[in-house]
Amino acid sequence: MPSQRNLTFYHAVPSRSGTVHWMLQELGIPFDVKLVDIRGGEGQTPEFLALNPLGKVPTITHGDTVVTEAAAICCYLADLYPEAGLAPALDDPKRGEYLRWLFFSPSTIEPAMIDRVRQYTAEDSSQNSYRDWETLVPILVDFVGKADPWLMGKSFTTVDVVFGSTIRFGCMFGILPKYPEFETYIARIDARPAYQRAQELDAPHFAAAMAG
Ligand SMILES: N[C@@H](CCC(=O)N[C@@H](CS)C(=O)NCC(=O)O)C(=O)O
Repeated sequence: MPSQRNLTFYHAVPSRSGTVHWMLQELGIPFDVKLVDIRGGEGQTPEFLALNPLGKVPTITHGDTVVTEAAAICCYLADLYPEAGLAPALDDPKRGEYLRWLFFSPSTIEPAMIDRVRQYTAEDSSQNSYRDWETLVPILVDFVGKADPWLMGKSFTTVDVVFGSTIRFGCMFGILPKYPEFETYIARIDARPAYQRAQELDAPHFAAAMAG
Protein backbone atom coordinates (compact mmCIF):
# COMPACT_ATOMS: atom_id res chain seq x y z
CA MET A 1 0.00 0.00 0.00
CA PRO A 2 1.46 3.42 -0.89
CA SER A 3 2.71 5.39 2.09
CA GLN A 4 0.58 8.41 3.05
CA ARG A 5 3.59 10.27 4.43
CA ASN A 6 5.38 12.72 2.20
CA LEU A 7 8.82 11.64 1.02
CA THR A 8 11.47 14.28 0.43
CA PHE A 9 14.81 13.36 -1.11
CA TYR A 10 17.82 15.63 -0.51
CA HIS A 11 20.03 15.12 -3.51
CA ALA A 12 23.19 16.44 -5.16
CA VAL A 13 24.65 15.56 -8.54
CA PRO A 14 27.15 14.00 -8.80
CA SER A 15 27.24 12.33 -5.38
CA ARG A 16 26.37 9.19 -3.47
CA SER A 17 22.76 10.31 -3.51
CA GLY A 18 22.68 8.99 -7.09
CA THR A 19 22.32 5.54 -5.51
CA VAL A 20 19.15 6.61 -3.72
CA HIS A 21 17.84 8.32 -6.84
CA TRP A 22 18.22 5.05 -8.76
CA MET A 23 16.44 3.21 -5.90
CA LEU A 24 13.54 5.68 -6.01
CA GLN A 25 13.23 5.20 -9.75
CA GLU A 26 13.23 1.41 -9.30
CA LEU A 27 10.36 1.76 -6.83
CA GLY A 28 8.50 4.22 -9.06
CA ILE A 29 7.06 6.01 -6.02
CA PRO A 30 6.18 9.70 -5.68
CA PHE A 31 8.76 11.91 -3.97
CA ASP A 32 9.88 15.53 -3.82
CA VAL A 33 13.48 16.36 -4.65
CA LYS A 34 15.43 19.10 -2.90
CA LEU A 35 18.77 19.74 -4.53
CA VAL A 36 21.46 20.59 -2.00
CA ASP A 37 24.40 22.57 -3.35
CA ILE A 38 26.95 20.69 -1.23
CA ARG A 39 29.86 22.28 -3.08
CA GLY A 40 28.41 25.74 -2.44
CA GLY A 41 27.97 25.11 1.30
CA GLU A 42 24.23 24.43 1.38
CA GLY A 43 24.87 21.25 3.37
CA GLN A 44 26.08 23.42 6.23
CA THR A 45 22.97 25.53 6.75
CA PRO A 46 21.33 25.16 10.20
CA GLU A 47 18.18 23.79 8.50
CA PHE A 48 20.05 21.02 6.72
CA LEU A 49 22.36 20.24 9.66
CA ALA A 50 19.22 19.70 11.76
CA LEU A 51 18.39 16.81 9.41
CA ASN A 52 21.91 15.48 8.92
CA PRO A 53 24.52 16.79 11.37
CA LEU A 54 27.25 15.75 8.92
CA GLY A 55 25.69 18.03 6.29
CA LYS A 56 25.68 15.25 3.73
CA VAL A 57 23.50 13.80 1.02
CA PRO A 58 21.71 11.51 0.58
CA THR A 59 19.18 12.31 3.26
CA ILE A 60 15.45 11.65 3.15
CA THR A 61 12.53 12.72 5.25
CA HIS A 62 9.45 10.55 5.29
CA GLY A 63 6.83 12.36 7.32
CA ASP A 64 8.65 13.06 10.59
CA THR A 65 11.18 10.29 10.02
CA VAL A 66 14.67 11.29 8.89
CA VAL A 67 16.98 8.70 7.34
CA THR A 68 20.58 9.33 6.30
CA GLU A 69 23.24 7.00 4.84
CA ALA A 70 22.68 5.66 1.31
CA ALA A 71 22.48 1.99 2.27
CA ALA A 72 20.18 2.65 5.25
CA ILE A 73 17.88 4.78 3.08
CA CYS A 74 17.68 2.09 0.38
CA CYS A 75 17.05 -0.61 3.01
CA TYR A 76 14.33 1.56 4.59
CA LEU A 77 12.61 2.20 1.26
CA ALA A 78 12.74 -1.46 0.19
CA ASP A 79 11.07 -2.48 3.46
CA LEU A 80 8.52 0.32 3.15
CA TYR A 81 7.41 -0.97 -0.26
CA PRO A 82 7.63 -4.78 0.07
CA GLU A 83 5.35 -5.23 -2.93
CA ALA A 84 8.21 -3.99 -5.15
CA GLY A 85 10.09 -7.18 -4.24
CA LEU A 86 13.45 -5.46 -3.74
CA ALA A 87 14.11 -7.07 -0.33
CA PRO A 88 13.56 -10.58 1.03
CA ALA A 89 10.94 -10.64 3.80
CA LEU A 90 12.13 -10.56 7.43
CA ASP A 91 11.60 -14.32 7.81
CA ASP A 92 13.04 -15.25 4.39
CA PRO A 93 16.22 -17.36 4.80
CA LYS A 94 17.86 -15.12 2.19
CA ARG A 95 17.42 -12.05 4.42
CA GLY A 96 20.74 -12.57 6.21
CA GLU A 97 22.75 -12.82 3.01
CA TYR A 98 20.87 -9.82 1.63
CA LEU A 99 21.74 -7.64 4.64
CA ARG A 100 25.33 -8.86 4.63
CA TRP A 101 26.01 -7.72 1.08
CA LEU A 102 23.87 -4.60 1.33
CA PHE A 103 26.03 -3.24 4.15
CA PHE A 104 29.28 -4.70 2.79
CA SER A 105 29.39 -1.73 0.42
CA PRO A 106 29.58 1.20 2.85
CA SER A 107 31.24 -0.64 5.72
CA THR A 108 33.82 -2.68 3.83
CA ILE A 109 34.26 -1.76 0.15
CA GLU A 110 34.11 2.04 0.49
CA PRO A 111 36.78 2.28 3.23
CA ALA A 112 38.99 0.01 1.11
CA MET A 113 38.55 2.18 -1.97
CA ILE A 114 39.24 5.36 0.00
CA ASP A 115 42.43 3.92 1.51
CA ARG A 116 43.45 2.75 -1.95
CA VAL A 117 43.00 6.22 -3.47
CA ARG A 118 44.92 7.78 -0.58
CA GLN A 119 47.60 5.09 -0.90
CA TYR A 120 47.22 4.26 2.77
CA THR A 121 48.26 0.80 3.93
CA ALA A 122 47.77 -0.16 7.56
CA GLU A 123 50.64 -2.01 9.18
CA ASP A 124 48.20 -4.43 10.76
CA SER A 125 45.46 -5.47 8.32
CA SER A 126 43.25 -6.68 11.18
CA GLN A 127 42.62 -2.98 11.89
CA ASN A 128 40.95 -2.57 8.48
CA SER A 129 37.25 -3.30 8.13
CA TYR A 130 38.14 -4.89 4.77
CA ARG A 131 41.33 -6.73 5.92
CA ASP A 132 43.45 -5.81 2.89
CA TRP A 133 42.94 -4.92 -0.78
CA GLU A 134 44.48 -8.17 -2.05
CA THR A 135 42.05 -10.23 0.02
CA LEU A 136 39.02 -8.07 -0.71
CA VAL A 137 39.13 -7.74 -4.51
CA PRO A 138 38.93 -11.50 -5.29
CA ILE A 139 35.92 -11.72 -2.95
CA LEU A 140 34.21 -8.96 -4.95
CA VAL A 141 35.12 -10.58 -8.29
CA ASP A 142 33.82 -13.95 -7.09
CA PHE A 143 30.54 -12.51 -5.77
CA VAL A 144 29.86 -10.31 -8.81
CA GLY A 145 30.93 -13.11 -11.18
CA LYS A 146 28.27 -15.37 -9.67
CA ALA A 147 25.45 -12.86 -10.36
CA ASP A 148 22.73 -14.85 -12.10
CA PRO A 149 21.86 -12.35 -13.40
CA TRP A 150 21.56 -10.32 -10.18
CA LEU A 151 23.60 -10.50 -7.02
CA MET A 152 20.93 -12.30 -5.00
CA GLY A 153 19.99 -14.56 -7.93
CA LYS A 154 17.08 -14.31 -10.33
CA SER A 155 15.47 -11.31 -8.63
CA PHE A 156 16.86 -7.81 -8.76
CA THR A 157 17.18 -6.47 -5.19
CA THR A 158 18.42 -3.47 -3.24
CA VAL A 159 21.83 -5.20 -3.05
CA ASP A 160 22.16 -4.56 -6.79
CA VAL A 161 21.39 -0.87 -6.26
CA VAL A 162 23.82 -0.33 -3.37
CA PHE A 163 26.59 -2.84 -4.08
CA GLY A 164 26.19 -2.32 -7.82
CA SER A 165 26.59 1.47 -7.45
CA THR A 166 29.81 0.96 -5.50
CA ILE A 167 31.28 -1.47 -8.04
CA ARG A 168 30.26 0.83 -10.87
CA PHE A 169 31.85 3.84 -9.14
CA GLY A 170 35.05 1.89 -8.39
CA CYS A 171 35.45 0.80 -12.01
CA MET A 172 34.49 4.17 -13.46
CA PHE A 173 37.20 5.94 -11.47
CA GLY A 174 39.81 3.25 -12.06
CA ILE A 175 39.98 2.24 -8.40
CA LEU A 176 38.79 -1.29 -9.11
CA PRO A 177 40.38 -3.18 -12.01
CA LYS A 178 38.03 -3.55 -14.98
CA TYR A 179 37.57 -7.31 -14.61
CA PRO A 180 35.15 -8.89 -17.13
CA GLU A 181 32.98 -10.00 -14.20
CA PHE A 182 32.52 -6.35 -13.21
CA GLU A 183 32.03 -5.09 -16.74
CA THR A 184 29.38 -7.71 -17.61
CA TYR A 185 27.47 -6.92 -14.45
CA ILE A 186 27.73 -3.12 -14.92
CA ALA A 187 26.33 -3.50 -18.45
CA ARG A 188 23.25 -5.16 -16.90
CA ILE A 189 22.82 -2.21 -14.54
CA ASP A 190 23.19 0.27 -17.38
CA ALA A 191 20.41 -1.48 -19.33
CA ARG A 192 17.85 -1.04 -16.54
CA PRO A 193 15.17 1.53 -17.43
CA ALA A 194 15.09 2.87 -13.85
CA TYR A 195 18.85 3.39 -13.86
CA GLN A 196 18.62 5.18 -17.20
CA ARG A 197 15.73 7.33 -15.95
CA ALA A 198 17.73 8.46 -12.93
CA GLN A 199 20.70 9.29 -15.16
CA GLU A 200 18.54 11.25 -17.61
CA LEU A 201 16.87 13.27 -14.85
CA ASP A 202 20.26 14.01 -13.28
CA ALA A 203 21.97 14.90 -16.57
CA PRO A 204 21.17 18.67 -16.50
CA HIS A 205 22.36 18.92 -12.89
CA PHE A 206 25.50 17.01 -13.79
CA ALA A 207 26.20 19.36 -16.69
CA ALA A 208 25.63 22.39 -14.43
CA ALA A 209 27.97 20.98 -11.77
CA MET A 210 30.68 20.34 -14.37
CA ALA A 211 30.25 23.83 -15.85
CA GLY A 212 30.36 25.50 -12.44
N1 LIG B 1 28.23 7.71 4.70
C1 LIG B 1 27.43 8.54 3.84
C2 LIG B 1 28.37 9.41 3.05
C3 LIG B 1 27.62 10.52 2.34
C4 LIG B 1 28.60 11.50 1.70
O1 LIG B 1 29.80 11.48 1.96
N2 LIG B 1 28.06 12.38 0.85
C5 LIG B 1 28.86 13.36 0.22
C6 LIG B 1 28.59 13.33 -1.28
S1 LIG B 1 29.12 11.82 -2.02
C7 LIG B 1 28.47 14.76 0.72
O2 LIG B 1 27.32 15.02 0.98
N3 LIG B 1 29.45 15.65 0.82
C8 LIG B 1 29.24 17.01 1.20
C9 LIG B 1 30.04 17.42 2.36
O3 LIG B 1 30.64 16.59 3.03
O4 LIG B 1 30.05 18.62 2.63
C10 LIG B 1 26.53 7.69 2.94
O5 LIG B 1 26.92 6.55 2.64
O6 LIG B 1 25.45 8.13 2.55
